[in-house]
Amino acid sequence: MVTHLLGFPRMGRGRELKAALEAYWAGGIDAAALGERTAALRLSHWTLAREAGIDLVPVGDFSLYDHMLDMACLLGAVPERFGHAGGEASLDTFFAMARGVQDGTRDVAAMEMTKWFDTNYHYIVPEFTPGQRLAVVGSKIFDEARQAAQAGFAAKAVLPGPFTFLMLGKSVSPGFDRFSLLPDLLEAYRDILGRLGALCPWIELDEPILAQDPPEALAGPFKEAYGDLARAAGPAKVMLATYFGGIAHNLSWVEGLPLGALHIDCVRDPTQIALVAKALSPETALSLGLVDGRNIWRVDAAAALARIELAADHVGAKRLMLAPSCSLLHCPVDLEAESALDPTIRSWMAFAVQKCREVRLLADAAAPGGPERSEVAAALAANRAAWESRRESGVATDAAVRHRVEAITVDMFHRPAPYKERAGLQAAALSLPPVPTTTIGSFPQTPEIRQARRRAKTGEMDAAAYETFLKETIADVVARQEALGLDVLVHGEPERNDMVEYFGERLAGFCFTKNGWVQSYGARCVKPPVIYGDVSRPGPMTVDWSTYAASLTKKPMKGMLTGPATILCWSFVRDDQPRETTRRQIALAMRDEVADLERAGLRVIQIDEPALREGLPLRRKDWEMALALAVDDFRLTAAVAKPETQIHTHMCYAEFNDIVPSIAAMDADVISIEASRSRMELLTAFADFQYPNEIGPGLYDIHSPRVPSVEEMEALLKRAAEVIPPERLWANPDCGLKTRAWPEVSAALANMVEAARRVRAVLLKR
Ligand code: THG
Ligand code: ZN
Repeated sequence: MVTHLLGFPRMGRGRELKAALEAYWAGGIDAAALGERTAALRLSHWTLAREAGIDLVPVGDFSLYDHMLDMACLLGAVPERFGHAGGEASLDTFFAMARGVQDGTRDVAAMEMTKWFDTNYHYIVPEFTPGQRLAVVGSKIFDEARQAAQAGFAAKAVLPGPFTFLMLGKSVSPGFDRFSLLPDLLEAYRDILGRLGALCPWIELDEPILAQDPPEALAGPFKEAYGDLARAAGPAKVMLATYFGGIAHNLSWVEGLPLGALHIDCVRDPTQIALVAKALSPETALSLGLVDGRNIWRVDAAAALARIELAADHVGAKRLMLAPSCSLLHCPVDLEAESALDPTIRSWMAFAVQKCREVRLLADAAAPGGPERSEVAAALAANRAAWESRRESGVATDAAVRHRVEAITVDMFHRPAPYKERAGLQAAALSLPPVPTTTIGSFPQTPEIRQARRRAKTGEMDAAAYETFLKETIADVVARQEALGLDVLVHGEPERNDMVEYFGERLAGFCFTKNGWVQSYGARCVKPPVIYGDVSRPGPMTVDWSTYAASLTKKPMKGMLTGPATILCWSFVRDDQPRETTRRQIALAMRDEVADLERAGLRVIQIDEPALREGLPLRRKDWEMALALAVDDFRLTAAVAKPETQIHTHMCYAEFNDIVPSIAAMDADVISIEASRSRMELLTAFADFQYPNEIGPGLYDIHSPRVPSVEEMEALLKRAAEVIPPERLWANPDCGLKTRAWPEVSAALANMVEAARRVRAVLLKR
């Protein structure tokens, strides 16, 4: 059984890619040095995979920013505003598309960025326009395929498939049907496949949209296109890859296609194996994704081998291939680095390198005579022992938590008064101006803050000195906000690394890696906590910092919490109980924190749920139930607050248009929401639904160092005021400011406050 990967983590064991990118952006290294460093990184990843027993290594999964952006550049889909003259986009044009540009001469907004299916990874959204010419102009994937071949690797080139690429992109001109570009796009893909076919034995086209509900009308074009594509690859075989869900509901799309292989995600949907097997044409191999590419637990080898056997009954063992369920992009690199984890819990885990070995083990164990080989038998025994240890260990269970979940009552989901009544009480308590200004919560994580945190961790700085440092930082942040004239202040979160990590560290049932980085976007990474057991809150988590900050100002101070859906979504979650059960436990823990903050005198509390949307199932038919449960958990967290306490929430980086009713059902008093990259399009959805509570549309994109002008934000606010009643409008950036530096933050917020003042003046005159 041939083993392969759909992708490997790009950053490197020591986040070498991040270092190289940041050095390049800062002018510290040139393009040639960046090229050398990244070539070395690719080589090391292929080597790691091959040494772990992977037969076909992926090429093209590596990117300097994002694989969808790579695809856009390969096809010359560079939006006009970047002033690209045609031909291959330069490195700097590539980064301009990802990050925007602002220098003395140019001020160009970055392309939109949004979440990749239900992951915490962001891709750059391709932009499509009428008459756009799509043809092969890039060379990256061909160069990388040559690099792999020269280094002696059997490689599989990996690309987003044409239908997923179009589907996930957006039409920039209103009313334009981007699928009218399909004929040109397919011709370009055939060209790509022809060229790649001469360079590698396999080419993988990813069509994860098959796990969703793609438009029925595309099924015919899809079949026709893939028939042609398979032929265009010449001597190379074409693998169609699906993941993040089953495709049994779309079997007609793939039935009988002349493919080299079809890959399916058997972790998310093991029940599809027999159905998909029956739909394959006899020459097509079935690639089983049996090792979870989205989580850090060891594979259950016995269960996986039973699935291999089932698949072999249908198509014969010779026609099977094995891989992780999806790209390992969503996993940390190597468990070997994690010396500080509890050894028992660690023995239950596998990271990317270990997952490659698991794929190999399954292939070996499924081969004739495999289990009799002593090293295979020993590895299977170790796998079994780890699972027995996990099933029998008591560390995951907390009886008190389980009782508390069972004792939840209906009234715990309802605020004591409806929004209209609460709004009056809050207005009296907070006395804010019209269109109040605020920020999302975090302020710049300066090098000084990072260094102090590091030194506090290693013990170089003692606890008292660290506390003094944090208090001084908070005092500075509060003073700066007062000087800027913001209305609702925040403490700036200097004590937090990542919001989810911060809460995880203070909750029981979580553990932490030292180096378990996963790419979030570009050079930015997160280190997701691991939830291994029942969740509870041993004590207050944020009250001291928030009350200290509140004591420094007469203005309202917002307490800052993360909601249960987001904590769940951005953690590696235990797979031995339903995710909903884990989320409910988190909601109860966060509810206690809301109560404690209120008791300590905070009158505004924000509970961020940026991940509410991205955590939804891939298929719409499953949304209603999933949303209702997630919204319930937000309400369970918030509803403990008194009517006069103002509950805020914040969401970002996803399409929210289709879930506005659920956002309303959360019943937060105020929501701040990302809207600047999509140029306020989102607000129409809120207006159409007649969203009943207050909204702060994000007025500028914090992912770019660009400082928006007063006029620009004033225009956005005015547009917002046309669709949202001005008395329910807030002004804020579209996300937290931790990734930015003070000069641009101060400049942007000063402009934002001025924009709000101007709009306010107009409103008051009316
Ligand atoms: N936390 C987690 N996931 C997230 C976000 C988050 N997903 C969506 C969104 N926010 C992504 N945004 C960011 C913004 C900044 C960083 C990461 C994700 C970031 N990371 C640091 C870096 O890569 O240098 C490292 C973080 C650290 O020092 O702990 O700046 O907020 N979970
Ligand atoms: Zn945000």
